[in-house]
Amino acid sequence: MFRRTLAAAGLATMLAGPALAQTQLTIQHPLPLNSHYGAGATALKEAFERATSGRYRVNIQRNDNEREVIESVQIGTAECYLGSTGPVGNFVPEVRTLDVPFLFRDYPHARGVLDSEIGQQLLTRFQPRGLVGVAWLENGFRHLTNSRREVNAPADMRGLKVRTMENQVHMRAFTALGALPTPMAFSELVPALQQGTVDGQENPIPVIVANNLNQVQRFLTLTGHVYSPAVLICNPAFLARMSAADRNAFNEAARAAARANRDRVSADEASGVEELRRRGMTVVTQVDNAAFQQALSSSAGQIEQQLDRALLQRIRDWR
Ligand code: EAX
Repeated sequence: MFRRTLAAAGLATMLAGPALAQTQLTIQHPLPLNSHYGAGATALKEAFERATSGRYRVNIQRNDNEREVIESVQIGTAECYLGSTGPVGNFVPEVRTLDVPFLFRDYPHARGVLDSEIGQQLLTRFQPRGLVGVAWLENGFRHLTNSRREVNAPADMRGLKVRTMENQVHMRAFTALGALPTPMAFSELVPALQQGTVDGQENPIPVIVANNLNQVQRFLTLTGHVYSPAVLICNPAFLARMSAADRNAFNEAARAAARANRDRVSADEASGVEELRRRGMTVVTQVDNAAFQQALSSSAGQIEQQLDRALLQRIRDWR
């Protein structure tokens, strides 16, 4: 054990002098390393290991079941989660406010709100649930794909079996659009599409590209129906054991992660649609957003009455 620790510490230990025990930090996220999440996790690893001269080692692991990872972080078998807020509302209900369709106008709006006091306040809601919300990252605006037909208008969604995240706000919205929402973990998505258990799904361009969803889905419609935040969540006891200086370095590394992650989302947004066309997808780019919003309006009251309406208003008014 001692020898392995020494080898793992490598050059950093040699430079630092006597061998110190290395503290392992496992961060799990649900996509290949070559993705917007991988970019964020890698930036965090590099920044934190450098700042602590190798006293910490960050292990990046893939786990496509986001709920399971959050549970692991809660009990401490994994230190951190980097993933979407899809299932987070089941742990921290206040976060559901962010899941409302067409709440955010565009990327600057979403990023601005999450970087503001509003985002900071929401992060403080994790603590009572046995989790630390460290930083907001990004998944992206979600778009609809399916294997049946070109979806040009809400009417084309009628009867479509669509996998949603395990998120009650999203499920209500898809029901209102006339689709048949089927919630499941991301880990079950590709088999469900292959076996035809569902016809479609919705995810941001960076996810569709990184996870090759073009192999199981032919049609993409740029609905941008909801912004999907991502979040870095860590185990409270793990963070509490850190020295104040290391915790500062960790928070700094989390900010570096958010920057790298958003930069990669922007890059994927710039090239992803062309890439997916090249891979054979039929892409509907001209989408009548107002028609989708109109179709959702019947369910809006029902969705919002269970959420913090004042907060929703503050987010909508944000400039
Ligand atoms: O976080 O479950 C989902 O559709 C998520 O968007 C995906 O895993 C990336």
